[in-house]
Amino acid sequence: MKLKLISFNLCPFVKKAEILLSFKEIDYEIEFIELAKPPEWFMRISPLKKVPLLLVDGHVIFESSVICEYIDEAYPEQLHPENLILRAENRSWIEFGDTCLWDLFYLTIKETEEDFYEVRDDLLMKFDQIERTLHQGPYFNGSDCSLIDLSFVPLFQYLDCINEVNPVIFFNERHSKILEWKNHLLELRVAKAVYPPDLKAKQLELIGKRQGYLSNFLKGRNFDANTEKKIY
Ligand SMILES: N[C@@H](CCC(=O)N[C@@H](CS)C(=O)NCC(=O)O)C(=O)O
Repeated sequence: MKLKLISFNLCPFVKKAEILLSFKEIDYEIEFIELAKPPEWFMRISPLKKVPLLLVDGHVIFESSVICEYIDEAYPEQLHPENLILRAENRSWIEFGDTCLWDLFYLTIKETEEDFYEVRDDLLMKFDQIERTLHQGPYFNGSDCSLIDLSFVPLFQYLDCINEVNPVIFFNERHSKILEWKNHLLELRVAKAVYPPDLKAKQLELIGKRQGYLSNFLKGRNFDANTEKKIY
């Protein structure tokens, strides 16, 4: 089977698929596109005009979670829990994690302090809910690494990146179980493999270019003001 991942280099949703492909040591091609100027062929084949896409022998799979489910089912060892209800719960929390990723994105584009803190507080309440679902680590389901763990790596990487800028968006004491889970995941070989050392600087540069409230804390860098706001 020939796999090709269509990517934008700073997209955390693409990273969900990349991490899984890398974890399962699956051969695949990757093609990067510029979301600010998407090529015509991409606009033709991408139903939602978004990355990631996974091309499988000419079939187009879209939506990062669906792509991950496909990869998990098609290539052993399967990473979702066997138990049906547990598996469904894991899927639910993966969806929930995606909404947190969107909150992180909104944090980077909100223009006023008030709007920024409204999203930040909403995100913290979502973290309260995740905190309550975590029991014994080091992984979400306990001792084994599951699809949900790999799906949360991009969220945690982006969280750490944004949290480096003031104001703080994560409180270690309030979310101590998430902290342990996050730190464990970000130390995984596969997490390090898909995040080149210069990626964080590029993410911060993009956040600076968005000219939101958060950009004020990144002043002093040489940013171009004309970046699209809707993309990662
Ligand atoms: N729900 C989608 C979200 C993907 C998404 O929003 N990708 C962004 C880049 S990170 C994108 O392609 N944006 C282009 C646009 O909105 O025009 C998924 O999980 O795959």
